[in-house]
Amino acid sequence: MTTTLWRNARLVTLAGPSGWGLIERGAIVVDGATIAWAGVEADRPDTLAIDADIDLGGALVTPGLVDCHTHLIYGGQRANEFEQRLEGASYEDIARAGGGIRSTVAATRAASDATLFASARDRALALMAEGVTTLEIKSGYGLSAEHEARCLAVARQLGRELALTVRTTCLSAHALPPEYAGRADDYIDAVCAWLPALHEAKLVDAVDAFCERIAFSVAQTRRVFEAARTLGLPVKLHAEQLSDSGGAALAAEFGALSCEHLEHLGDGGVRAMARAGSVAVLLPGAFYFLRETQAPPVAALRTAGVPIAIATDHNPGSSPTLSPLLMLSMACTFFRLTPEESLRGMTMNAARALGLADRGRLVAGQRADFAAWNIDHPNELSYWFGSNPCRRVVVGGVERQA
Ligand code: DI6
Ligand code: FE
Repeated sequence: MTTTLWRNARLVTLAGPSGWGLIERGAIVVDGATIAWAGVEADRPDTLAIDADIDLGGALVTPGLVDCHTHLIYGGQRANEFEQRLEGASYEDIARAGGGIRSTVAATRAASDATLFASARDRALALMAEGVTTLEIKSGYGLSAEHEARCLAVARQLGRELALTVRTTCLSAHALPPEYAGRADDYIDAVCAWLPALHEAKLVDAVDAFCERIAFSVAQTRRVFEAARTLGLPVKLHAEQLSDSGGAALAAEFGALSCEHLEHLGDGGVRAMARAGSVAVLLPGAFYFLRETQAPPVAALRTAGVPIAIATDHNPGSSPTLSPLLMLSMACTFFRLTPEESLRGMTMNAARALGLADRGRLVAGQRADFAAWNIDHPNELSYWFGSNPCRRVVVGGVERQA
């Protein structure tokens, strides 16, 4: 294994429970794919034999970004619905009229594997250009055993072919496919029945559902979660995005890794999440694009000690963004997170939302995933918007080529 010294850096370690953990004149020793040591360069223990030495030119270095909630794999796009919404239709109106998620399902089913892969690859590359080193990808636009498997396989292929970690989430309970119209319970039975085969094929790292009045009920979501539990798969949930449906409390009952969106989360849901240790994944891109006005209860989440993560929620209907950095900015402007909370939300807390304890901070023992930025202070990551100061990215100890 090669041991590399990454020197002449200003490290944003996020090592403690709060604060940036800034180390001036810092260095990182990487052994294989793991951080062996991080600290002030002058204090580097001479017991660590170094094979290679790389000068980071005084750059500010943070943990690699973790985008813990995306729907990256789909056919087509929905700019026409954006126009309809500008003319007054609501997201829910469009969904009820058979558009929305279901129109993307039709386009996804019609797309070849190669087309799905090529379009998702371009999107992943855009996220990676802004420092993303770990990416969650949900299914949910196939909505049949065959097409869900195809989409999850494309996600796996991205993980093999690109220099980042991909975690897959099965979101088959995303919307009711047309062939099950009026038979939501039968569709949930079908989802529960195909989950074991997807798991057997090693296509699923976690299970998600959309619990909402335009999607699936708490009782239906519970059945999906029971199927996941039987297979030993962790769960997460799209909860309280458009209304307070009680999804977060249900997810907490199943020890969910995370609940996501949460604009309409009430006090009971906050308490349940705190007890379960679930992460609150906030998605300012969807809030912005759907022109929501009710922000998630950030103050209550903070007081209850619920970890907060931020993600792009990239999808063609409610958050067609490929800029994780813009989400950091919006998390501050719309949701009043501090820049430090935003960065923790797209590093260590996002990793936790994926069940990954091995990344998200620059400390010994963590995976060597980090990004070097052309900025003076980490608060600038939430300050600039529409520009990209990312200069270099290291994934598992290896520098990613631009
Ligand atoms: N909530 C969302 O915001 C996305 N999925 C979900 O459950 C939207 C997906 C879409 O409109 O295509
Ligand atoms: Fe989503």
